[in-house]
Amino acid sequence: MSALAFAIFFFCYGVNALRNVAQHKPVTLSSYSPRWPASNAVNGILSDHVLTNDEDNPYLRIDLGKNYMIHQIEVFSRQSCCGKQIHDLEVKVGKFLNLTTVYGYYSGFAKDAEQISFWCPYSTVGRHVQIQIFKGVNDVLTPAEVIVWGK
Ligand SMILES: [Ca+2]
Repeated sequence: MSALAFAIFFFCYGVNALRNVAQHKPVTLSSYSPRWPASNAVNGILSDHVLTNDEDNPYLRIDLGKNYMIHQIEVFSRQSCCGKQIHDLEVKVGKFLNLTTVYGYYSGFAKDAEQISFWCPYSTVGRHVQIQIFKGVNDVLTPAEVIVWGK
């Protein structure tokens, strides 16, 4: 590869490449179930999931470790059953845990193995990402995976 080709490659795919900045980052749930740990949301495996207790407005938070330019957030429902446990989601992004802005809503019930995407405005920068069920009572939050595309 020539120096010019390398420079073009690096510019296009190195500096500017989006990647999943959430993978293997710390995850906090509003409540915990030992069999389905919070880390399952960011382990790259779609056949597992996390599980909260039955509660009102359960949430999942990811600490990305530093601020990233965030482009897109994807939430995957459980693959083989119970996809409808993912419903009525609100997505927040913020530089600080207590200063989050709502960037998207998903209304209704997901299907099994559904991929729900939220696109952030171009200038969205944040370290903390939260998804929360905003409607209903006695819900469990069970995403199979949450992917945050950023750089
Ligand atoms: Ca997973």
